Amino acid sequence: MHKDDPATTLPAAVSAGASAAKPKMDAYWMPFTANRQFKQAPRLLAKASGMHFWTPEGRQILDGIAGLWCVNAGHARTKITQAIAEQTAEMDFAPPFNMGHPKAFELAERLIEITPAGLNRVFFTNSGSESVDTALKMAIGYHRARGEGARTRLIGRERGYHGVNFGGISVGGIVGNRKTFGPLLPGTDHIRHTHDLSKNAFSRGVPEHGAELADDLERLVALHDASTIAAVIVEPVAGSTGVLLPPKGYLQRLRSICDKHGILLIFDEVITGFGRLGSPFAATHFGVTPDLMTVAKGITNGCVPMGAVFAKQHIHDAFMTGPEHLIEFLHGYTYSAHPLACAAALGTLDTYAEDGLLTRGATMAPVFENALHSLKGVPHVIDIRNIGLVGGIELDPIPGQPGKRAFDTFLECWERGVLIRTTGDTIALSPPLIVESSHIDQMVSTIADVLKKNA
Ligand code: PXG
Ligand code: PLP
Repeated sequence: MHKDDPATTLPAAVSAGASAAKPKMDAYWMPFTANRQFKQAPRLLAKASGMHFWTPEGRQILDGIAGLWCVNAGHARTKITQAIAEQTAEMDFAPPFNMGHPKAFELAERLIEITPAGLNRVFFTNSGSESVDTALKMAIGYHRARGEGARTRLIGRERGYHGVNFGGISVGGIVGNRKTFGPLLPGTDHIRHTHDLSKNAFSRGVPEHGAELADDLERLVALHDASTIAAVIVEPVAGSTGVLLPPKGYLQRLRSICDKHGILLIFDEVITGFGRLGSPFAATHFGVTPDLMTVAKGITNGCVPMGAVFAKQHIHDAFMTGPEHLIEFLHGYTYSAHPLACAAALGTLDTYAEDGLLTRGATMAPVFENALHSLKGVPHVIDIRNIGLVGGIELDPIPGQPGKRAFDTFLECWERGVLIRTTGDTIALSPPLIVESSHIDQMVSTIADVLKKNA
């Protein structure tokens, strides 16, 4: 168990009886939440440390999803919280345009020590969604700078999640996130997703079948012509749409088709970055290096919003032409490389290094895999997927009520002190990388008990 985790002692404010009264809830319009249902029966969190949250009433909740795939080192890590406190006292803000501060440069240098070779230029954002839109703009700008201005088309994948900004939902493949918002970006298209239960159900690790689905990119090249395509963006392992793993050889094949046609390959590593698969990045894990790589979440252990785009040097250098007094890439955010985020990220990298967390997932993966696959045969479980410290448990939907079986399971696990995440009828687990086998057992046995009770 992690030393910061006061397993049996409650954090002071909670044990001292912090008010458990329900706050007034009308004004806050909650993100990705059924607002009316939530406000009738709110689920509130008040404290966090190590592997756990506590509710305002002091009930302990095991965090099975690292907050929201982001608190990779566990909650309330001293190095990180201290770094943030010291930074805010020293310098709260510094303008990022035409000015700099030392920690931004230091952080970029530290980050490229752990990224795959070649990805050595770093642009800072404040979220995964902003990282995605930044990477898409870089791809189009890169081709234009090289005199291939017709390469503007952006290709995503069905069932892909790339955040919620207009670029991200345009290349994204989740119908519900797209259908409300009109025509989106023009000039996008999508390759097929790789999820195939008929061939790959209950695979351990990456599935055997489906590498040829990468050839779907050739179909789009034949349709649009390579000279119009700027980039392809995929999640190496899709998280939000239900933990979809790349078939063996799929990413390599996608890489080689992109190379053949001069198309940039973007890996969206917002979830897979910073140790989730047992390697620093999915690119490291699969031995496939993209041209651009987006991250967020684990870059600061979730403590302060931050994202980043890593670019190969030749992409960066393509912009560095023209008069030296002119801005080369007309893009940036007020809070790019925010001092608090940089301090948090440096503290996070130190913590990951000290605890060996960027590879600890590989050590724990077999324990996690065996525990998850013990759910085979439990009522309603139709597939189990795992890689590193990500797990997906797919349930058969209640006829006519998609998503309800999984959501009901989520609610009951919460009542029993375990926080899981559901998407459609898939339960996703992505615990902090400090997780121990006892925590894994608690997560899996709680899910099993709930499913059996409701069978
Ligand atoms: N790309 C990927 C691959 C993501 O997983 C984003 C972009 C957007 O990041 P921001 O920071 O803008 O949210 C994400 C975010 C879930 C879930 O339950 C996943 C995400 C966000 C919210 C919920 O699967 N991933
Ligand atoms: N809207 C207005 C009116 C602004 O002035 C700015 C930034 O100056 C923005 C939006 C963008 O905000 P941010 O840089 O935080 O993304």
